[in-house]
Amino acid sequence: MHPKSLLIATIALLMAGPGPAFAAGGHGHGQAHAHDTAAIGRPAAVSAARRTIRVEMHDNHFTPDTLRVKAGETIRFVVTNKGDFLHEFSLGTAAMHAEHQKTMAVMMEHGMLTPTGIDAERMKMDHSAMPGMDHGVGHDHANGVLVEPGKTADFAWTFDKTVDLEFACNVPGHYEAGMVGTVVIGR
Ligand SMILES: [Cu+2]
Repeated sequence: MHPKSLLIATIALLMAGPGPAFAAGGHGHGQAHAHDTAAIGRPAAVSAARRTIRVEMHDNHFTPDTLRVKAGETIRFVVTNKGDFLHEFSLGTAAMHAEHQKTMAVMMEHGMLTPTGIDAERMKMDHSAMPGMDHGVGHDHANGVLVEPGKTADFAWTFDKTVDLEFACNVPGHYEAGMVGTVVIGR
């Protein structure tokens, strides 16, 4: 598998956990994804972006720590990990990040993620029995990337509306340590 597609597939898996609106009831495979992230926009093809924003990951902060976009704008994010540890760049509200952190903690417990990398073999396992992990790899709705030390990854996102949006790393402990920034959505 191409390294980049692993990253995209990985983050798609990470984001597949049920959002707050779905936590109470079972939801069929594939139906909840759009709702989980629709409030903050939608994924886009990298080729559709007219502007690129570059972000560096460090242990444990982002540079820059504020990003400015416009509602309706499609941005290609190019994210480089300059640190010694695995980091994530994920777009979401504070509530979405809080939910996502639970999933990331489970992935770390199961060894799919380590402090410094992604275990590709464990990522291929059947995760259906793990809480918050009821969807498989390969969904094409990434709102972020996981980047190993020394690597660079990219993805594109279309910002639909003005919401209180953050970009964050939800690897256990990193958000609390300061790996969070603000996305200012203008008109
Ligand atoms: Cu991090």
